[in-house]
Amino acid sequence: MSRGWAALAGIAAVAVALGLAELVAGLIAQAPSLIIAVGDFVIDSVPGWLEQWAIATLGTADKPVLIGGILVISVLLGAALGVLARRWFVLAAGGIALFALLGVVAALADDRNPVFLSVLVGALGAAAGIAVLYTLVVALPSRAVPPEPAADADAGGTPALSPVDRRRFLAVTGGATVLGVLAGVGGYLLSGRERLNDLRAAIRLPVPVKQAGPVPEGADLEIAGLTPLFIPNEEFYRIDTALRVPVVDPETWQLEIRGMVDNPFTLTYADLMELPQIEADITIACVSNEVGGDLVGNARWQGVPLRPLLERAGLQEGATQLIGRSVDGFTAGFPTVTALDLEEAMVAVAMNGEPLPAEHGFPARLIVPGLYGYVSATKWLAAIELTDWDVAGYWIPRGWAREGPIKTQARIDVPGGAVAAGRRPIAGVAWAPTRGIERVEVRIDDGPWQEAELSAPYDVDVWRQWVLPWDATPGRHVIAARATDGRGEVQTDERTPVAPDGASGYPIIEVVVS
Ligand SMILES: Nc1nc2c(c(=O)[nH]1)N[C@H]1C(S)=C(S)[C@@H](COP(=O)(O)O)O[C@H]1N2
Ligand SMILES: [Mo]
Repeated sequence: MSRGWAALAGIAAVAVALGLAELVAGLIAQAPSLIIAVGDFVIDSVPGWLEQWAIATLGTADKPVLIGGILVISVLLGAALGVLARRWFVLAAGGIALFALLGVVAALADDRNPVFLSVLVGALGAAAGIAVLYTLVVALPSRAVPPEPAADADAGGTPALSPVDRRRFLAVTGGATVLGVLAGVGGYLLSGRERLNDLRAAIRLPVPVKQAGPVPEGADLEIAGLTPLFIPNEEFYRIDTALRVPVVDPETWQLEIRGMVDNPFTLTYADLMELPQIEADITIACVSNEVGGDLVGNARWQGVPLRPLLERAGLQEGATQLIGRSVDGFTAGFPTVTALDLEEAMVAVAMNGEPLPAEHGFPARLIVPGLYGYVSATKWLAAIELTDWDVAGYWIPRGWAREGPIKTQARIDVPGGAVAAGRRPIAGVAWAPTRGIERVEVRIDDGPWQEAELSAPYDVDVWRQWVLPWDATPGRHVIAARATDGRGEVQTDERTPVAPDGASGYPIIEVVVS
């Protein structure tokens, strides 16, 4: 058998191994996906700068790229093992077993994965892969009588394929690969998401004791291309380290309030739904948002305010930091006084009127006005831990600032690029949660700063839209904007990168007018 055929056989074997493993992982709720486990292992092992570089250059494509990389390496490995199998089948089989073992080891590095199920997934995958490899490289060719005993130089330990066998070989290889891919995709789709959406749909949210709004007339300027006041859940930006969205069952989920408190306690989802809840419109932002970027969004949040929970727990002297712990191990911490000072800081259970989407932290997450998500907005919340500043949240040892107040920023949304000459709006949003936006100014080319019209004042925690009519003349134009917050502080023009505490500088766009 030629190298090419053998390589194809190896790829089919790996496809079946991975596909079956994914299918089993999808069918059994607690069984880990080995691909995801390896990916998680990579994310947890790479140095902070590399992780940052990946987020900066790839943005939200970082995860598909990582998974894609793992798959590409698996396919190459499969091809190599297929070639090896021609002469040394046992070695190649051992290679597949080792490959599966790697996945199992990665899965076991995360102590949430049960040992038995992790091993089971790996063993089934390996067995299926080895069986396919044996069938294709050993069993099928040996039924063929080699036409000439003097095989070509490239031939391995197995006979060459006759044209008939070649067809059969291709059919089996192709079929196995397709089945493997289908099983893998099916497993991924089955992985608990459906059930979770059923559970979410059945939830009745309590009526909040304090409602948000009313949103005044004119708070949304409704200009084509301008970001709306509220971002729908499906379009809301998403940033987290979770390769697969944690699927948390609200019936068994618990929230612990613990650490430096006199009365630690635990709340179930039902408890949380019985406590008085508030509603608040809050713009949240990611520290990794570049100037002009879209890792920022505004939503209506509903949940249990933090302050009464902390009062019930009884804060001890020195409990200066509040750490949110996620079911997936992520942590984020901010000053305890912030939770005491801000009435709207909450354990959120709903976003824009529906239970939190899985991607945004179902069943509960923290939302704190004015702080970047990496220090505050823990999704899939498992515990609220009161501590001091000796404890550091996930991103701090990876080179990010301990405290992360959201910087005052304006963004230009329209015009989006090339436009025709004439009168048209320059418009965008600006945000400085907890401080509010007082003014936005726009500079066209080397002209003076001109004050933009602002949307109707609504809430300091919510971004504000702005617009400046512009008589666009043909040619290339450079437009800059800057915001002033409610305390009179003008956004700085000093350009800084996103690390360690958020990008600063004016948003600048280039427009070509024809
Ligand atoms: N469990 C968990 N929560 C998390 C994160 C994470 O990686 N894991 N990322 C945080 C960051 S950096 C941001 S900006 C916000 C983003 O929230 P969103 O995805 O709902 O927009 O979630 C925060 N909460
Ligand atoms: Mo973030």
